[in-house]
Amino acid sequence: MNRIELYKGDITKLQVDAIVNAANKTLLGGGGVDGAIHRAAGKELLTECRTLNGCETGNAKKTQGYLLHAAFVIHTVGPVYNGGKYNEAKKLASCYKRSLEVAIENKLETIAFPNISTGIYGYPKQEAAKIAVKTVTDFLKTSATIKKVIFCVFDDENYAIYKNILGNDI
Ligand code: AR6
Repeated sequence: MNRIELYKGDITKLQVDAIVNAANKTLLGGGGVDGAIHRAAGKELLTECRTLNGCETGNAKKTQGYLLHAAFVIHTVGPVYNGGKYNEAKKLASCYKRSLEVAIENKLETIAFPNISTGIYGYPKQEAAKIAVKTVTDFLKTSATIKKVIFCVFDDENYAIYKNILGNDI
């Protein structure tokens, strides 16, 4: 059974165990998908986020999902793209890996990822997608706990890129 899916649309609408948030180090909200998730989850999300003491780039922390359809939000912090010589690729891969590890620690089986770092943080979309797919695919080979991973794309460009990389696998 293929455990990877591609979905185009708003991640806040998805009914999964956890959606991943492309947050910043403060975990106190922002624009892009982070803003959308906080708006949809309601203000209790921010209250819980304030207790987490932020998050390092490449790491991930979990909260409840509050008014979201998803039971949990896994907040991760992608790298700001700065030309590619500052370990951006390694940090981006770590976001996907750590989010999946947090999911497993909490016995979560279905998880949806946005295209971390490819908006405000400026990561080139093609490169980011390759890293996302490879990291998730490699991880799934090592763990049967996760039943479904959804790559949630929001724009046509990312949709075309993911469709091309995932090919007939989806
Ligand atoms: N559902 C799914 N994907 C979305 C949604 C949505 N509702 N809205 C935007 N995207 P970005 P980053 C896509 O900028 O680059 C925030 O201010 C968007 O099209 O949200 O990691 C944080 O607080 C893009 O493909 O996140 C940080 O400061 C992808 O989500 C900073 O932005 C990521 O774009 C993080 O920047």
